[in-house]
Amino acid sequence: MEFDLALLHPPSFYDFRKNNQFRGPISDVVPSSSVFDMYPIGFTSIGGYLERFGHRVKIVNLAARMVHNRRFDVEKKIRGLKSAAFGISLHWLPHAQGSIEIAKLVKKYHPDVPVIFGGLSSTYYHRELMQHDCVDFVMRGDSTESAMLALIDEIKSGAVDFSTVPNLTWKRDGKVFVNPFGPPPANLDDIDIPDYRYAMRSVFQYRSLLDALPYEGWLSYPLSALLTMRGCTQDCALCGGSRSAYSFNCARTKPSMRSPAKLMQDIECIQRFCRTPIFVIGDIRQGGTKYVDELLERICDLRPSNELVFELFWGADDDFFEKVQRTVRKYSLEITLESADEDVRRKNGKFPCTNQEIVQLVRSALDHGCRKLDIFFMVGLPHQTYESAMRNIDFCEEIHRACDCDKRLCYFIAPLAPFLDPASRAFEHPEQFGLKRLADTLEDHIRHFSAPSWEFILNYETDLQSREQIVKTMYASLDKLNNFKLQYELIAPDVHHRIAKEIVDSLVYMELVRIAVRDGTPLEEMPQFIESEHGTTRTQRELRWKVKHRYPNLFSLSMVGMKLLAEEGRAMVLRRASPLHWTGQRSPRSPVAQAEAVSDTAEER
Ligand code: B12
Repeated sequence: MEFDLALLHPPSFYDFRKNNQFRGPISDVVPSSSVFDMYPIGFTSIGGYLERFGHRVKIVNLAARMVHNRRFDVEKKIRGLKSAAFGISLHWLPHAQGSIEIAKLVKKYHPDVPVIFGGLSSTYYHRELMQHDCVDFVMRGDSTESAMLALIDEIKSGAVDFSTVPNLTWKRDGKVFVNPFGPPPANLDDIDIPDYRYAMRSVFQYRSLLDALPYEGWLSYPLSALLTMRGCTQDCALCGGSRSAYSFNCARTKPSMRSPAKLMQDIECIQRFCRTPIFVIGDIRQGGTKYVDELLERICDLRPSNELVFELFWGADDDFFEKVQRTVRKYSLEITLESADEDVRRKNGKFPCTNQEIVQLVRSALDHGCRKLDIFFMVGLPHQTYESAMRNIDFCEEIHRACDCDKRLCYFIAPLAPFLDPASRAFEHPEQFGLKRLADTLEDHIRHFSAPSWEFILNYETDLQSREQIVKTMYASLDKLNNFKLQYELIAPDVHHRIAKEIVDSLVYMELVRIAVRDGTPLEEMPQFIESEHGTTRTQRELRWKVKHRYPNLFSLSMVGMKLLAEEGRAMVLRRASPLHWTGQRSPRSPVAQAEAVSDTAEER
């Protein structure tokens, strides 16, 4: 089958299957592995949007397929794909090396087909990406659906001038052009983010279940997300998705919210194909009190069967939890405190509360029916000493005891890794935040992510800790947390034993790597870490919610499949009735797309 756009998600490091890279705990608190095999949810919104206008879009999660099957032949897969254009995600900077290597393979087998990069990191490094022969376009920004439609239309019509496509960086005869940003859509309801209908339909339509899976392992525990907004109201210093980072990188002046009505449509869709919890991304209170009230009332009316997992960015009182308890049948909470040190939190602009207020918040949530409450801490923060990091676990104990050792509480610690986020205030002004940045350019990050262990992958050190110290503090914290969890019967003795062993093995192995690096040993000749593939001490199971059934019954699933196929049938009839798309003419633009189209001529750089 021939596609108009094939969206490829690369592994972080190509080819992780052949090298002894020890990525350790860098992905311990996300559902994907350290190969970062989860594609950006925006892949589905681009796919759904373009298909609305008659294009065929296929997602291929190369990273997940490689994790799933060690013998999966990436080159054969790429060679066999027929598409008018290829899109490659460099959304997360850890994909710097993998994305370029995949782009080279695409060019090897399809030298005349344009390669488009996109995502937050591509946006940041758009000019540098243009220096690579394997990259033709960078689609910048956090909202690219309508600009991608314009670009694919132009590519299919054989255009050589792309100056009218908003957000685009492109090149011609060695010259690079940076088109201005179109205004980010104030209202996101014209787009489905994520577009689950597109994702499910494409599985049937293109017979590609494995290609389209969000990450390896998703089928055994299908998590879903409800994206409440693009952008953020908060300005945490370390976050590349903060208010100032979005403004600096994507020219976004304020967040765009998705309406409560639209979010209900998403929940309705999700609950038809899975029963596992739905992550509500972004603190809903960012939309203001009216927004929260409307959203919760609608949830109350809908009575979703899935549990909803809310994030909190700042303190909350009894009134808030009463409201949530009254309206949401099943809910859980996620709180990223980063540090138990109030001063460290304040300096990094994170969770502006006293520790006493945090304890009150946790108690109030548990008193108001919260079913699970995850609390996250970090190691490697600016202004954090070894002792300060260890106090995180003391604070876990303080919270735990203040809440009568409630078993609904779960505690996690992860390193600030692998990279400081580009565009974050900390990345842009490291010296103001007690940091030393060790990598600047994309090329530097490609080199960093090609290092033999996560210690050498890190792109920073702090005023108080070197990379070696960050690593040691991390494992010491994990060890203390492990003992705390055993003491309070939060984990079983065999789990405690496994984690304790992995910590010791990791420390020994990292010392070997340190010596090998000092001696200049090449990556291929590094000693192999035997015990576990990535040496991760991940406590993924604790991140999972207990559910009776992961999927609804078969009848309901088949109904969803049939409905989506019928929908596609109708769309095909419409396409035939309006043959414009098949003759290379422009797609009719939605009102939002029209508003976004910019008339300014490309700014030549
Ligand atoms: C939700 C989220 C997640 C979810 C993943 C959701 C998903 N599958 O996309 C989870 C929790 C799993 C996650 C994990 C990680 N995340 Co995260 N995440 C976020 C968060 C909170 C929101 C992202 C968002 O709003 N996306 C919506 C928009 C921006 O993106 P989108 O719709 O997916 O894509 C649009 C555009 O970006 C663009 N686009 C994206 N890719 C492509 C590709 C092409 C070809 C094109 C044309 C366009 C394009 O077009 C899309 C449609 O308009 C942000 C913080 C924030 N407030 O922004 C961090 C953020 C994006 N994550 C970040 C990081 C570092 C990570 C991790 C690496 C952390 C870690 N060490 O484990 C992992 C990576 C996991 C993986 N890939 O396997 C950083 C990225 C910084 C950077 N530039 O590298 C951010 C900015 C902040 C942070 N530190 O959390 N994350």
